Amino acid sequence: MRKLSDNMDTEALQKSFDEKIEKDIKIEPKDWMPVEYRKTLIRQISQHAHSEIVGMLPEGNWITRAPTLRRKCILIAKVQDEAGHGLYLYCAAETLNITREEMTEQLLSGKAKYSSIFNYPTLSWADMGAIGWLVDGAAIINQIPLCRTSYAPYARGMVRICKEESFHQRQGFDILLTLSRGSAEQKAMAQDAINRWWWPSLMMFGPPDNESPHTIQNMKWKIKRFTNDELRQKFVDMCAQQVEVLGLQIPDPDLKWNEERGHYDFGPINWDEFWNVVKGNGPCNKERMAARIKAHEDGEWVRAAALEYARKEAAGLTGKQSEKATIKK
Ligand code: BYC
Repeated sequence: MRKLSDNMDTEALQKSFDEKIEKDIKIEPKDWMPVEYRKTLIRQISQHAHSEIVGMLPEGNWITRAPTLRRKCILIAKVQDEAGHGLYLYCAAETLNITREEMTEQLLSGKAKYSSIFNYPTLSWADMGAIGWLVDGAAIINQIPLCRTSYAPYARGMVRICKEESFHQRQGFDILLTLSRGSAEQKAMAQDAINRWWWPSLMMFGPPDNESPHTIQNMKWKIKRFTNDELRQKFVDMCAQQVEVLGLQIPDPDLKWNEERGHYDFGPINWDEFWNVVKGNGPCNKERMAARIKAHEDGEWVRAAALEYARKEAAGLTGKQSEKATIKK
């Protein structure tokens, strides 16, 4: 009897959830949601958070070697922004009933994925330009629709993240523009960076739609608003025009405007390379994980000190309490 009424409750809850999705009403943390919806959101949001945190490494590599003080300040601010994005996203994922510790453990044990793009090396200063223009550009195209994703805390977090990403993209474009107007050597350096980052940036959007296991369901749940291939095409169309301002080239002989489709055609993507990187065999996977594990271990004393401070504060042993009492008097 009890089981029957439980089933009926679930049916009613599912119906109400489906209606909210249909009417574009956002799902809040305390609302009922299907187990699989919760699971896929935890996977996507935590993967997104890990990508922001691991994404600090390739750029952090150039902070000490930025060519001017101004460029150094901008790069430091950008890398700090990525840390902030990671934190908003971890908080959004925590509302789905997973702890920060569990997510960290999943990243460090290799169970959780992070974006393939951050497993490529940053070989020259021009790579800071290419990352800003292409990687942050791809991130914006992917993330603007996420401001309308169906899960409210993720959507709210994405609004601020997208504003900051727009600045990141502009600064990357500015680096490339400066180099492209510089000496022949600087221009060649900018072109070389675009050559290396172009194809991996296209892979950021995920596998082609016909090989993407999550797209159909995630579109139904309105977690995703566009498919991987639709967003990839938007990105190609945007870059094909912007590269002309730079006076540089996209390394794809098949890139061509297609009047009939109203889009640029582009050449085949090396999906074997993509899966190889996702599976842990990219040029920098091991280096990136080693850096995250070391940072986590080195941070042990900070976590221990923060916990001890919180314990003392709760017990009224930190002086903060007496400070408050003095102010009151
Ligand atoms: N790399 O069915 P699919 C940034 C996985 S941070 C690695 O299409 P979905 C920035 C996928 O997780 C940028 N793995 O999945 C930071 C799935 O895994 P499972 C990060 C990938 O979720 C610092 C499997 O492949 N952005 O911009 O429908 C500095 C099948 O894929 C990738 C986000 O995370 C990849 N590229 O769609 C500068 C955005 N692609 O099931 C910049 C949020 C796919 O085997 N995420 N996989 O575990 C999304 O929008 C979607 O999750 C994706 C994939 C479009 C990425």
